[in-house]
Amino acid sequence: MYEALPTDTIAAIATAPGQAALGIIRISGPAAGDLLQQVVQTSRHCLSPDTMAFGRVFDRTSGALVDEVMCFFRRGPRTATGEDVAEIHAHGGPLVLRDILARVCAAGARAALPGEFTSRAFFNGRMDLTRAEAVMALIGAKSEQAARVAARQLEGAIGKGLEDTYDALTDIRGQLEAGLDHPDEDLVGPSLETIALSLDNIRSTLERACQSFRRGTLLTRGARIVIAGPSNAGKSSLFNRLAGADRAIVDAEPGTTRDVVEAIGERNGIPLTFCDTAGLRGDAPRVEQQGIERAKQAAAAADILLLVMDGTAGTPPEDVLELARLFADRSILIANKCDLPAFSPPDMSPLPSPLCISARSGDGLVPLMGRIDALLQSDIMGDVVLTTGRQHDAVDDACRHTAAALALLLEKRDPELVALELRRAQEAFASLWGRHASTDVIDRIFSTFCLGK
Ligand SMILES: Nc1nc2c(ncn2[C@@H]2O[C@H](COP(=O)(O)OP(=O)(O)OP(=O)(O)O)[C@@H](O)[C@H]2O)c(=O)[nH]1
Ligand SMILES: [Mg+2]
Repeated sequence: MYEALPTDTIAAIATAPGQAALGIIRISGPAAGDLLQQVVQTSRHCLSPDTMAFGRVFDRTSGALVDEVMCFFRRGPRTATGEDVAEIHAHGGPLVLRDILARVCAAGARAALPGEFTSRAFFNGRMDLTRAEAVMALIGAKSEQAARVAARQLEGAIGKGLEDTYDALTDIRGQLEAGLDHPDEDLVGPSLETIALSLDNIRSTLERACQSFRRGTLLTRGARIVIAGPSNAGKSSLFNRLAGADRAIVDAEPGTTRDVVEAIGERNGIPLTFCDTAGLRGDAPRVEQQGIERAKQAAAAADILLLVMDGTAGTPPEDVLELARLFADRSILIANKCDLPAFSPPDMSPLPSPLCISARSGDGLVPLMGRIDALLQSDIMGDVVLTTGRQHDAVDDACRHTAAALALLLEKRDPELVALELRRAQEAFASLWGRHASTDVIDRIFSTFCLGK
């Protein structure tokens, strides 16, 4: 974005458009204090640090009062942007705010681009990229949970969680390169086993961080909970229960549901989409086969898969068992119809035994919601939660190169190759925080920000 650090002063309305009690104009850059004094007349010296001063904005030509305001000034670098920052707190009418902003610009400021305040904070070393992304996430948070995770990222949770891992990687690379630089000297370094063990630890930490991304996205875009299983197992009955409304047709005839039916819900602040699907069975007619195909696609895209089986029908069909094995980490196995005397939950070992419920009577639904909550919650409040695709890709890259380095090391390949992989891992890692990130990546991130941020 910048070839060199900016020298101009930017200004923008920092509050949301529309009528409000207050509206804030933010100014950042070397001329911030000067522009403030030009636009606002105060009785007290408005540049005294960290105090709010009362002032008035007048029209210079007519002398008419534009607004009564409070203003604030702080000299950099200990400010949000790292530069001198001024704020004018005016009344929150859109016309007044635009008028005052125009006066600040006429006095010499440039209208800020979207995200420009935050990008200046980044370039001035006031925050890394993950924190800049957290600012946006906090502003856009749709649930209390999402806001809490964003706030933790804002205080550098990703940094604190992964900085040690980055340092460990640096140490190992240093040890390997010392050996390469001085091959004739008898350097007493750690053994190959010790290095391999450390690399394996790093790899698994990075892998866990990557896994947290799936949960991280739950907070931002919500979770898809897909109900699948054999036909006539009671999927639509359970779906209607979870949706809290009679949405899908329930009938004793197998093959009732063909399309994917969706219903929107919410749980502990996490937006949920429940999906009912066609029952899986081998002898289905052509149209129903299409529904089964869609059901399998929906199951593959699920955040949580509820595999509902008929507890009176014996061992479930093979394609249901296959789904259970394939998506074991995000599936909940359910044996339905526990209200019937013929109920006998199928033995699914080595998979976990199914949860017994009755979609008809409502028995077992509370424990089921508990299991759903547990899947939604796990990792969310863990140490590291990656919430953007960019963060995930950076950590995933670092993880792959670490694994490659480990494999080369164990094969006793040329230490130079191992060191090269470690350097790539470090570079990927560094891009997580925006260290040496390319300008187009940084531009893309900040361009998604709102004006005045
Ligand atoms: N006794 C009892 N009957 C149930 C229960 N759940 C569903 N049923 C009955 O089982 C039959 C099938 O229910 P659905 O909910 O339509 O089953 P489904 O899995 O959606 O069926 P398809 O869409 O055809 O695959 C209906 O007659 C329901 O009334 C239950 O918990 N107990
Ligand atoms: Mg159905």
